[in-house]
Amino acid sequence: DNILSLFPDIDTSSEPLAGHDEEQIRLMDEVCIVLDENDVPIGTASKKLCHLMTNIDKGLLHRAFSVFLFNDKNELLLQQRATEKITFPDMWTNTCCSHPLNVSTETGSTLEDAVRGVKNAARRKLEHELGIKPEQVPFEDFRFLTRIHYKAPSDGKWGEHEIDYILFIKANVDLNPNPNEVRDTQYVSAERLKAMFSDPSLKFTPWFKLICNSMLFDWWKHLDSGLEKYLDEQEIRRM
Ligand code: DMA
Ligand code: MN
Repeated sequence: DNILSLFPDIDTSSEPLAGHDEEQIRLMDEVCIVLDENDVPIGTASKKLCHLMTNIDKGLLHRAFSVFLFNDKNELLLQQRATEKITFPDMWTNTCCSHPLNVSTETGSTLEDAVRGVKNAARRKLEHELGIKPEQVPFEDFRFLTRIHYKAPSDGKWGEHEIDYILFIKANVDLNPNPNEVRDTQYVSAERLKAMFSDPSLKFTPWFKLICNSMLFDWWKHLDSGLEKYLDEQEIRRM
């Protein structure tokens, strides 16, 4: 974690991981890209440090991506996060979310390079979480829409503070979900998703709700024609 020089009083104790799933604890060692408010990379820090609310409250911000995958009927693939997840367990959310890591294929300072990086990371995580073979989600088929800067607490100790790259892809895929990551999956129409929001037994992630309550249904309507005007937005949306 080279971030200690920028954030000297950061919380680096391992205590908050106690009692969590071993594989999910191991994944907390992944190295995320730390950003300033304009999405300029300023360092790196572990996934664990990036998701502790004590550090987020000091301004620690990292890069992320959210994939929305649609089938040929224009239904959106949702996932329910596994109970083992340390942040936002058991919640329903968009197809796949994660972080580009500090490796050459996933980093980038210009917007163009950063978009390339998150598309590479998306193909890696679609396979890890949902068992989708990278051949079924070709790099060129991903479309970058915009970036969303948001902050959301999970359970008090843990939370998110990200600049989140929104990626769409239309692909018919074979699923083989990883039970340590994904509890359930479901394809939904826009109407079905809206109906799910009024079922009090279903919980949704905060970033998915933010995207649903702002742009998602507009984007979705234009999936097959007119999406161009929404692509490659330069401005970061602050939510
Ligand atoms: C983090 O997702 C990314 C966003 C946009 C919230 P996550 O908690 O599912 O990350 P990971 O799958 O790497 O645990
Ligand atoms: Mn995150």
